[in-house]
Amino acid sequence: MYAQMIKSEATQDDPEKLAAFQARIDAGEKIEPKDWMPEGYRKTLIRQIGQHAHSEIVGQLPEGNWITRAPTLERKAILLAKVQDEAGHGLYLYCAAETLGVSRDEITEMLLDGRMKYSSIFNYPTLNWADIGAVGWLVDGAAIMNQVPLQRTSFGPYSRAMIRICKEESFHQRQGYDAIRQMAEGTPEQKKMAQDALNRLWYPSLMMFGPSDKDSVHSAQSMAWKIKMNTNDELRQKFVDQTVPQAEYLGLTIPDPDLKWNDERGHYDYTDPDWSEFFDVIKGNGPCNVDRLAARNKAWDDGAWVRDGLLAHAKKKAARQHAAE
Ligand code: FAQ
Repeated sequence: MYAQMIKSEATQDDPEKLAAFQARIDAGEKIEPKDWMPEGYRKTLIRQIGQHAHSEIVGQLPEGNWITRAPTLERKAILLAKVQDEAGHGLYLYCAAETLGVSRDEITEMLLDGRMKYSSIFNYPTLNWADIGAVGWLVDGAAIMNQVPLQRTSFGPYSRAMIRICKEESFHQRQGYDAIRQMAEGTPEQKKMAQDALNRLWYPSLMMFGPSDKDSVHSAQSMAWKIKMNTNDELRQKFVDQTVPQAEYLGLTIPDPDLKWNDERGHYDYTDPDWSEFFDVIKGNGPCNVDRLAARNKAWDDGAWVRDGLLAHAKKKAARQHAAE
């Protein structure tokens, strides 16, 4: 329905303007906030950037849960820095969305009342320390696979935010791989925990790339506008091809008995996730959806006095300045 809405809004626009806009995109020019843009382009960006920002913020919850229980001081410092980085990523992205004429408060409220989504992956729990390594390795690994091409996305503020975010995401993936490597090379019990984390997080990580191309509602238009640079299945395949040798190096087994290298295609053949589970999770029925939204709502409510105080201070300052002029 959203796609239809976008399409009809786009056709309502002046055809000459639309053609000139598309020509700029095709020529690889960046679109900046004050430039003319079709309403559908603006709305698609708000949806994608907003969803991405919310994912960074909600994504702090499963890892933040382990900061106090990290096994060493060094691991604690690393995890703390990583989780803080995710908050920063959320802020860069909210700022990019704001340049499109939507306030951070507005899109936050849309997350809190369920009108906007965040990544499906954060509706799965982190049960033990091995999961923290697996999140860095797989979840940040999948996030980078998606985000590196987005550095070339057509909207300037989004593209520039992604350049900064990708630098930090590489460190996130490396620290996760290092943590899971230590578990995989540890005692038999630790290796078992690493394997169990991979077993539970493999398919949810594949789901991060979105539904298969035949079910993706937005891909065609988003790729024409260079809001997305690749299809969901293209990125998923790249992720599988990159991750299988990493698992082999760790001596861990990807939980997919049909996974095998296909010489003809030059890629691994793999089993798709259970798409009914994916759609169920994004509808709000994953293992942690209720907890995640409750935590965000509580943080929003608890912070109301800070927002009110800052606003009152800003208003008072403006009134004083006005009186002095
Ligand atoms: N989860 O037509 P498509 C991170 C929805 S960052 C939930 O294919 P699209 C860093 C989609 O919204 C992770 N919903 O959609 C980190 C649409 O529903 P709608 C976030 C999903 O937009 C690490 C419907 O399904 N990254 O993890 C998902 O063209 C560790 C149809 O799908 C980004 O957001 C999903 N996985 O493609 C932080 C990257 N997939 O909106 C902390 C930017 C699809 O019509 C700790 N986003 N849906 O109601 C994108 O590249 C795209 O938006 C996709 C989806 C690829 C996610």
